[in-house]
Amino acid sequence: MVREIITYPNKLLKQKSQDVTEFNEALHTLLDDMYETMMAKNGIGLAAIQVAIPQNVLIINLPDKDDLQKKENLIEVINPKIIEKQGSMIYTEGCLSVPEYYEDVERAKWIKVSYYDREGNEIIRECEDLLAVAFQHEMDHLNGELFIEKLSFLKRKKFEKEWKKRLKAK
Ligand code: QAP
Ligand code: CO
Repeated sequence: MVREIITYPNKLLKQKSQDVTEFNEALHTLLDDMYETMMAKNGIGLAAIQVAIPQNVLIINLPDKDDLQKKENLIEVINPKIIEKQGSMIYTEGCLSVPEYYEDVERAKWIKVSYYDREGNEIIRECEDLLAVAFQHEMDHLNGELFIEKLSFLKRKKFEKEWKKRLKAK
């Protein structure tokens, strides 16, 4: 089932998510719904809080070399933790909760993360470049943070002005 994605400035997006304690059917349904929702909206990553569920759950599905998004490349991430990070890179980010706005954000270029899959198996993984950016962007959601909070003061002011105008027009 495709769920509704909440958008800025919905206050729920500021809420900190809680760890998953049971790897049960409700979790599997949430993950399946998140995948459907992300694909329906042309996303490459989605955190549970974006569908109003404050749990430490996120999914990432990057396109591969031929630019196709394959389900076999879907990464389901429960209760993630960054163990190590290195380097820095700038990437022009977007977010399904801040539609049609894109801006450069600086993040670590390489990270080592631990998390659980849907069955509760622990996974440790090293990520770089776009995958590292996606993990960091989605993990920020679990902490109640959006990428627009990483902008410079001036860029943030410009964003708020544009967003107000857009909300009025809708
Ligand atoms: C997070 O972002 C991300 O504004 C996922 O109109 C960001 O899927 C991962 C999207 C940067 C890696 C790098 C945004 C779709 C999708 C929009 C997304 C829009 C339609 C954003
Ligand atoms: Co986002």
